[in-house]
Amino acid sequence: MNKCYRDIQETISKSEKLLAVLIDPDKMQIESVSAFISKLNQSIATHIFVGGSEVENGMTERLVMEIKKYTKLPVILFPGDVIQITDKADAILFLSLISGRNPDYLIGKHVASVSKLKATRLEVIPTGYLLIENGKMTSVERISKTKPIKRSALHTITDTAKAGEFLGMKMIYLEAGSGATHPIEAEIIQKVKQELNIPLIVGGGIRSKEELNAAHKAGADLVVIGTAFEENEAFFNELKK
Ligand code: 1GP
Repeated sequence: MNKCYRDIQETISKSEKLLAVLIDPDKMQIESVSAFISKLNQSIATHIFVGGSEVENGMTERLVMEIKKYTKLPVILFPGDVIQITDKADAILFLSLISGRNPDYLIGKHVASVSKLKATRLEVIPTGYLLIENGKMTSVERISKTKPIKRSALHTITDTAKAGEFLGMKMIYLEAGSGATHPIEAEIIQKVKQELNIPLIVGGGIRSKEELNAAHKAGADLVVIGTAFEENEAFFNELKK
């Protein structure tokens, strides 16, 4: 129990940084998994996140089972919806979209997922999820029907993250949105990190080693990258162990 979270905390306590590769079941062909994971295994990636905003029923489970054939890295669900829950993964980010005010994404979907979760042995990691404005409409904004927090509203961003911690959430995820044109600015990451006593995840729009390093340097404990690997698997070569 709580192994994934404990491992994350332990790594952070040694001042080491984490990288999760996000795989969207809607975009990854099952036949391509083995080659993709073989490259991933040779990279500095420490975690695999699986999830997407529009995924067909059963696809997530199939994908997780296939991934598990080729790697020992922890597979953590990053679900866009209740149907993406599968006990074939190791853990689930139990995301509450605290930047928005849509009750469904604050608590409704969570209540709806309980019977499913109780039937699994998944490690549930309560995570405060903050969508930050990125200049374009993202899937999270479209599907959740919530507005992101403006980049300039630094105080609102830090207070929202801290409120998540006060509510007992175990991690905070700053999200620019999948395929964002710009990653979250270093200043935002720094300010949020200064406020928090829990791990900080940052994702959205990170496409180069420089941007990955910049997010880590600014204070992200775990960076999430999806689109850059979807578009160009050769990116793994720049991130070799
Ligand atoms: C999206 O934060 C993740 O939810 C990753 O974003 O696909 O832009 O890397 P990218």
